[in-house]
Amino acid sequence: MGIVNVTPDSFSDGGLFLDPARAIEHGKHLIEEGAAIVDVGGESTRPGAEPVPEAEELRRVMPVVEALAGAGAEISIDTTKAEVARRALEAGATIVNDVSALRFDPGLAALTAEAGATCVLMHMLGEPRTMQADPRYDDVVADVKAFLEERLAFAVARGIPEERVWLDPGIGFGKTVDHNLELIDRLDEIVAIGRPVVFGASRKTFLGKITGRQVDERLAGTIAVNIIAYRRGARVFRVHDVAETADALKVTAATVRRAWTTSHSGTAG
Ligand code: HH2
Repeated sequence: MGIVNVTPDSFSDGGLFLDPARAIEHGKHLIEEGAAIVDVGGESTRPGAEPVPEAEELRRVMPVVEALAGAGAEISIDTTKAEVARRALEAGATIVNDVSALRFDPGLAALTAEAGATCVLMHMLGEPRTMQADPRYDDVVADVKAFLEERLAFAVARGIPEERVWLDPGIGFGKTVDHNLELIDRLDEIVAIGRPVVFGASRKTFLGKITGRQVDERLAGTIAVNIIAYRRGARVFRVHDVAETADALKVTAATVRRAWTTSHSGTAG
């Protein structure tokens, strides 16, 4: 899943793709690099970000969704707003990526159900404006898992078939460095819920805190955690750098497949 942020203020690429023509060009480039999904967003969710009015969000994302739908990848709309999702789905998007996990807009669940869209439910502690203010958990993995199970049940109760729900632990959304690392190391416990797990750690702050690297220098750190997430069972990887991550994951997958074949073939391989 390649990221196209049509925003002036996203933490890593804010302002780069606010011009629709540049956003469309970037989306096509990510598809050429191997993205199966392009995630288009018009509202930054970085810590402290202010909400964007619906009309402005529509103005940002719609030309991009319209141009990229049918260009070789599925389009995911990264929004918490039902009206933005509705317009994007009409224009050819097939996935609703909601970082609020259907908590912010009461109309989003019914809309997603009716459209037959896939829905990404992500864990976040509270809301972007306040989520990084001293986040605390009893047990971060157990708490995130319980939240996602509850949100999955909510989605199903609103008519979204379980088969159309993907789950995301929300790396960086109300989490300390330690919380993020524990979630990555124990990601198999989230995978055990039984739905595909989306993993979004690309260039995030905790990688900078560990490596001392600026946001545009975090590719190696991003690849490291994506490989671990793959080994723990995640299967959708939301990243800015598609070509490099895809290569790393292809090699990881081939290694895992080989190990499986060897251990099931009855020979020493
Ligand atoms: N992270 C961001 C935005 N949307 N969606 C999912 N499912 N998972 C994530 O981890 C996730 C997400 C934040 O990253 P980015 O889009 O690069 O920045 P910003 O929110 O500042 O636009």
